[in-house]
Amino acid sequence: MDAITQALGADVTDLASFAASRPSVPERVVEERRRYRTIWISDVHLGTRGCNADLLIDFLDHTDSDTLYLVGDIIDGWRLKKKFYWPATHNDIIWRVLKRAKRGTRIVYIPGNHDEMFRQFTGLNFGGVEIKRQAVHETADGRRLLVMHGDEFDAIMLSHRWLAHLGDAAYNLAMYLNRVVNSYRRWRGLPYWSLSKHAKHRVKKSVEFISRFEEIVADAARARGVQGVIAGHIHTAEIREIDGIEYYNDGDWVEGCTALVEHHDGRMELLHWADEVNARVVTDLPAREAA
Ligand SMILES: [Mn+2]
Repeated sequence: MDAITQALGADVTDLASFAASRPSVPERVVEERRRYRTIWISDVHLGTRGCNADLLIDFLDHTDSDTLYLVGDIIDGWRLKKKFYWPATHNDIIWRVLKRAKRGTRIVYIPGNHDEMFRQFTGLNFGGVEIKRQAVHETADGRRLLVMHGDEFDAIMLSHRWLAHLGDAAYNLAMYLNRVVNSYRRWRGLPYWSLSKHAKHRVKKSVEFISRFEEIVADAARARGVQGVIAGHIHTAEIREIDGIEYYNDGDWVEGCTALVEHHDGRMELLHWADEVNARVVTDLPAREAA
């Protein structure tokens, strides 16, 4: 908590005055914000270099909703404790969230494992932000969806846990190393040795990890007697059905930069914000002459 208080330069109990301050990146005035009934985001990891703060700021400036769920790992307390990293843009995100609360958006914050220090405040309300351990969201058409971060199942997932962190970057690095190693081996007249085969095996394990997680989370929803579940934690955005249970994962703002939204009719959609921004840039640019 100290790190966060220090970062905000304010007393956390006085968030109203923080919301009244000015962000370093001014709020963009967009003609009309896209309005949704509900927005879910998670795994923002504020306080780390991995966080794509600029894209998230852009997302927050272009959208609005009646309810916003923050589904955990919003602030990375683990990293902040090790190394203090808090650029102004990270404050800007908190500022925007509090501003939304002030404007009347209902905000529900479900802390994850990286921001578990906020779990001690479960049941409290900070500047219009309700802190909860889990929630049941009712969609416009009456479906009930359990909302949870998802680290609740880490103990069951333990055997696969480390695999969750194997991402594309690691895979690409492995592919690169594979080329380097084998050009050396070729030069020395040694037979081909497949690092990629090894790496691919791990990627397969990673896929197994994800589907195992999805199944366990869906089971939890079934046990609660609800129609579906919304989680974060594994940084893998998804909408799918698992044995009659709707499974949703809102992804992350480290790699995927995704948000889950509910339209006013209850329809759910995953927004890939980098794609949205790229499409916008292409439309905004004047047509180039063919070379
Ligand atoms: Mn997590």
